[in-house]
Formats: sequence, C-alpha cells, structure tokens
Amino acid sequence: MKLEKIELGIIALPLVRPFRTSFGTQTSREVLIVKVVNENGTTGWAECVAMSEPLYSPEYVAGCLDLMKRFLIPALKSKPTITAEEVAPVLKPFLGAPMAKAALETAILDAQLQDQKISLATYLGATKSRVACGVSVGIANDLEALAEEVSSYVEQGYRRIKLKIEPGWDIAAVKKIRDLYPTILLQVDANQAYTRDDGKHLAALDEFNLLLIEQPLDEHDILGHALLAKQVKTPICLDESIISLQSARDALELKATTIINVKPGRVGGYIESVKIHDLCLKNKIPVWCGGMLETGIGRAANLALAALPGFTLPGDTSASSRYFKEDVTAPFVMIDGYLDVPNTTGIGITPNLDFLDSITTHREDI
Ligand code: SMG
Ligand code: MG
Repeated sequence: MKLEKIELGIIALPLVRPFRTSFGTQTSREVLIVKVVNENGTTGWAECVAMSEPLYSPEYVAGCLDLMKRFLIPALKSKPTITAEEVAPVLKPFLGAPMAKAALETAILDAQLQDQKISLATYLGATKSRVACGVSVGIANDLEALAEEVSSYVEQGYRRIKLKIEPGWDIAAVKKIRDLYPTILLQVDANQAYTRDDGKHLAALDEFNLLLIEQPLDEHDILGHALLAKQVKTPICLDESIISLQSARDALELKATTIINVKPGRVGGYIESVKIHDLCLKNKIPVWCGGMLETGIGRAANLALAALPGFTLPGDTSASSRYFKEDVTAPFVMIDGYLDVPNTTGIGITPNLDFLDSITTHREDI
C-alpha cells in the first residue's frame, strides 16, 4: 500500500482502580495511538503498548512518539509502497524499540487486511473463536483487600488469577488466595523484583501449586533464571526477557524458561509473535498472551493472537471493564469467562472517534 497519512495521538484514560506492581503504581493509562490511511482511503489502527515511564521496559510514550516521527515513519515513507510484512525489515536498522515498531506494523496490517477482506485472526492462523480470560491483580494494601478483589474477579468468571508479587508481598498473599480457592488456576508475576539469592525464598511458593512464576529476576539475567529453575519446582515463565524469536530460542535452549508470555509489543509485532508461537508449539512449550493494560484497539489484536492453537493457558486478556469505565471501542465483554475473537476484517474494531477526541492530549499529523 501507499501511506497517504499517518496520525499519532496520545490519549489518557483513567483506570477503574490503581494497578500496583513491583515497579510502580498506575492510576491512568496514557497510550500512543497510531492511525494510518492508505491510497484506498482505508484506515488502519494500532496502539503502542509503551507506558508513560520506562519502568516496565526502556520504551515510554513520549520517546516512542519522537522515535516514530524522527526515524521510523520517514523510513517507511521513503518506500513508494509498503506491506505489513516489509515493516520489520525496513525498520531493522533502528535498534530496539519493539513497541514503537509493533504499533506501526499493526496499523499497516490492519489497513492491509481490511483491503484484503480477511481478519487478523485468520491471517495469524487462529483456530479458536473465543479465548479463556485471566486477570492480573495488583499488589494490595493488605491481604483482606486482596482477597476481596480476587473474589470479585472469580465471581465475574475469570478463569485464571495472576498475583503481582515483590519481596514482602509474596508467600502470604499466595497462601491467602490459595486457601480461599484451592483449585483455581493461579500464577504470580514479580516483574524482575528478586535476585539470584532469592531461590530458597521463592521455593516456598512450590507448595501452592502455581502454574508459573513470571519474570522473577532482571530481564538480562537469563543464566540466573536457569539457575533458579533448578532451585524451584514451579515453572519459570519469562516476560520482559523475551524480546524476539532469537531470545525465545536462546532462553528455551538454556532452560531459563519452560513457558513463555508472548506480548506482541515486546517482541516487535504480531508477525514475530507468531514465529515465537510456532517455535513453542513445535517444542511443546505452552504460551499465553500477556497484557499491557491495552484499550480495545490493542485488546482486539491480542485476542486474535491468543486464538492460535499453542496459546493453551489463559492470558492477561481481560474484559474492558477490568481496566476502564469507557473503552475507545465497543467494550469487550466477558461471557462465561471467555472473550470472543473479533472476526471482521483487519483487527476488527471501529474506535469511537468522539470519545477518542475527548481524551486526546496531543496529536500530530504526518
Ligand atoms: O493488561 O491486564 C493487563 C496487565 C497485565 O500484569 C500485566 N502486565 O508484567 O505482565 C506484566 C504487566 C506489564 C504491565 S504493568 C503496568
Ligand atoms: Mg509480566
């Protein structure tokens, strides 16, 4: 396609409740939204999953906007035509920035698939029409508040609970929820909050029959995760460390992870995500779809990915109501613990433009 127009917008959406992790507390979601228009007048949408500050990963909203304007978009526009499959190779010389690159690739893919009249789910190879939902539960003020929050999610039908942990908020929190729900699928996510010396401490989680411990150590400490895997029985699942197909291959080979959290923004897009999925499927490694507090735009695309056959564990793909009072698309509503996979062309959403305008804090037309 020919890129006729690209619009970058930053929106701010309050979260329905603060979300505390080992690296900070989010009360509102600032999101960089990408809109592309091609020569047919087709509009493609995507959201960049970077957060406001570089706390989860090195990328952040204002940095992604600058990088897109200064380097990524000029590189794409220098080509007379571009396909979604060409985006990653064209942007490869610019190092890092998987979230910024993924957003551009996804917006172009959305427009391309609409023109081809196929859904993202079909394009990616989805085999399911709905996906089981998990929910990620932040660090609470005390164990009672945690139990209350988890109970409300269980009542709503969520099929898997993930507890955020950090030193000082781990064993007792897990015990509290496991005692309340002896059989529920339960896992924890540390967002790199522990060190190699914490193996013995983390082994105390083994008795709670957890699905996995997500990213206990520094994102660069692949060897540390492999050593930790020998000390704990609970499977280790990498999130932040997996930034590409190559890094997934290496981490598996080194036995640093036996389950992978696939986040398209973290690995540079949906096309790379499918490659990681295929590698894992071939090696019988379970994968699940991570979340970055996406609006309906990113959620729609994540659901298409989570519908691939290797996504055998419920992901952090929760209903719109878990995050926002009002979403920028029609809300994703959970039925019986599942969300339907969008099946119209492209990523399958139409943003509410008036609402989007009303929450836009910054806009640039390129
Ligand atoms: O989208 O439901 C969601 C959030 C899931 O816990 C979640 N994401 O490390 O997996 C993770 C975190 C990253 C974002 S935390 C603000
Ligand atoms: Mg995580």
